[in-house]
Amino acid sequence: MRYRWDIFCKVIDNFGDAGVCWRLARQLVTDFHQEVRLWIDDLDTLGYLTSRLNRNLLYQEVQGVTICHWQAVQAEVVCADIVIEAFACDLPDFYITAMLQNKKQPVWINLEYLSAEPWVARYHLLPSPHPRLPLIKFFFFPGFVKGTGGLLRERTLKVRQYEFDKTAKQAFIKRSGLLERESGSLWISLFCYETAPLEKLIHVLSESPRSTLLIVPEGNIANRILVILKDASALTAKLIVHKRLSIQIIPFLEQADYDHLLWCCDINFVRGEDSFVRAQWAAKLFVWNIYRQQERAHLKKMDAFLELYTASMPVPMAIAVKEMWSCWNGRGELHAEAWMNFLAFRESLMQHNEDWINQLMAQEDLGANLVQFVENRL
Ligand code: TRH
Repeated sequence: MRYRWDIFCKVIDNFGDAGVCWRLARQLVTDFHQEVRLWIDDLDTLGYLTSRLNRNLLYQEVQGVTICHWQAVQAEVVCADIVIEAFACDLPDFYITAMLQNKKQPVWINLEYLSAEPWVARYHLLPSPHPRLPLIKFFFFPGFVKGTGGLLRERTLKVRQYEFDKTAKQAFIKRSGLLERESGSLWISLFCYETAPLEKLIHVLSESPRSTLLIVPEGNIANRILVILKDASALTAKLIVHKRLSIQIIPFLEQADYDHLLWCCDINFVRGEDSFVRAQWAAKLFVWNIYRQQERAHLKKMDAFLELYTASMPVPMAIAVKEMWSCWNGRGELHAEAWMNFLAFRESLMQHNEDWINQLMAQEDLGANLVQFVENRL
């Protein structure tokens, strides 16, 4: 059944809010043939994820999704059948009014941040009556286990990965201006927060026995690297060489192309929520830089994920993964041994990740769970 969906997204301070909402909107259109409007308050950020967006238009259609700026047409808005309030962004008043005026109450869903913490399954799909108005909101928690909303995974993912063969890989490398791959060199993508111990990572990689290419998107991390390595030999403005480490700075990629980078690399340093999930689907080694929270709450979230992810690992491998992730997230100092121990498990970690993905794919994806939930209520 084709329903009308309104997704509301407020961009906090990075790309992930827009990244998750854009990916969800595209999947609802492509996989479920739904009619989707994405209301977003920051077209600039969305414009990084898809170059087809015109950042100056308050109202446009891009890849089957109607994109409206929050300041866009408000007066005669009719609410949709389903309203997704992403990350508790608070719906604008004009829309609450439209919901109240509607004959039939829409299914109102609060899409929460992704967490592996055990309490998530207990809160998933709980109803929350509005304190003053005759409206009910449902909490929808993404997750890694049964009883949660699952993970964003579009139907074409596996096919796209299969079709990303040698020719497609070469074409991607060429169009993104990446160096030709040196035999034996390790390719690492780096996407992290400013809190990550970048200097330590650069030191460890430049002293490593393996030659490494670190691929970094333009932005504050790349700028920090240029300062850290100001005395290194910069072959071009975007290519720096320091001992065994070469660093290539590339433009921020469209969301679809970012997957291609993850699939080309041997190890992916990712952050936040959406790139964290995409690195898991990429099945390569990955290190997560979690979004820092007060009172070290982020470490609890990281440990909850590590509990699930390492549960079936041999103990030495689990220790190496936990040690590397802890050092990368400010618990302990990043040192060569942590990196070398992590790298030593590369082959078996690749196998483990295949098993991990199969475990995740055994569950319904987030889009399917959402559609299922609303169909039962409309
Ligand atoms: O940008 P983020 O740090 O966003 C974070 C998270 O959403 C987090 O949950 C939230 O609390 C915080 O913002 C406020 O990381 P994330 O989630 O990985 O989103 C990045 C998006 O950018 C993701 O969709 C991948 C995409 N991306 C590209 O499209 N091209 C690129 O070159 C890169 C590096 C990322």
